[in-house]
Amino acid sequence: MKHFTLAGTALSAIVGLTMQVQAQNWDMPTPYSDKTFHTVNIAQFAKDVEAATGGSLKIKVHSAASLFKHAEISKAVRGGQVPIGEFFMGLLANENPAFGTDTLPFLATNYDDAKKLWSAQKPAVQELFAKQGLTALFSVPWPPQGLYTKKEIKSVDDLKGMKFRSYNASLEKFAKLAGAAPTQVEVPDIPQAFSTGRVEAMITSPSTGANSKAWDFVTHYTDIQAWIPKNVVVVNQKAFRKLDEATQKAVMEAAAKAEARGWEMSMAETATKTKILADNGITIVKPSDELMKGLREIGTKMVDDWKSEAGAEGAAILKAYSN
Ligand code: PCA
Repeated sequence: MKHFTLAGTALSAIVGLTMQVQAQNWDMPTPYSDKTFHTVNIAQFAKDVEAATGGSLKIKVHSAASLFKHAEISKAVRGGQVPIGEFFMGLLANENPAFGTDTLPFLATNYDDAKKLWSAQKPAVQELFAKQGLTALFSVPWPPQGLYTKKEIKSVDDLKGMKFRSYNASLEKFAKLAGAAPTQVEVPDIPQAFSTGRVEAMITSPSTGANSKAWDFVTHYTDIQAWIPKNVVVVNQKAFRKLDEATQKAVMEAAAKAEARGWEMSMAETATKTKILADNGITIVKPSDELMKGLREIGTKMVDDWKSEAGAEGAAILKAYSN
């Protein structure tokens, strides 16, 4: 009996050793700061993976674009420079319209619809990622996007000529169609872009507004709830296949948990961060019918244009969404 136990101990020591030898460290670039709820969620994901694999896979999160610039992250995972990374999915809208479905104005403006849209969009997105040797592990939405300005906006006309901060091709088009002048600005550069006068208005979530201390440079937040865009976490398939089966399973399970948790966090953010905007003196405005009518007209045109660009693939997404 003693003999047997000793043998067992020796065996587990050897297993432990092999696991140590095989222990992997993954670097994970992400674009947003540590205090952003997406980053908080990803830090938890990394912890969950480490715990579930007994430390055989450790993911080190490099937040705030410290390892790669936001626009470089998808390419870095594609090229295998890093095995995993996070980015704003709509950044890839200029590669394929399917990636930008969730940045179309007024297509999905509440979380139930956003969830439906993600289910409808996911097969197309996974197919596109697969062609690049990637798999989407999970995707988490930002709160509904609202309008930040230095004065009250009563109609689309009031936006004419405004220097407008943009974050992807769809938002750029939206701003142009509203008669504004868009410029691409990454989140960490928002305060400076306002203080130097490069931009004077923006559309983003209450999260990004509050994290950027928008009260330092705007006075009004109009709750237009224009769309619910998402970040996505992708893994390089080759790197993933190098993991043993149990570790792959642990990653997939932690990813599913992160997606569910992230959606909950996003919903909670909407109210708490809107309150922070108000508490710091920003006037929260319910949009006028006239403004919404004008913005919706722009949205309709954008969805129509998108339909012709996205062809059969786009039609399949919209069909799945409306079912
Ligand atoms: N924040 C990010 C993307 C959408 C959002 O709410 C940004 O403003 O760039």
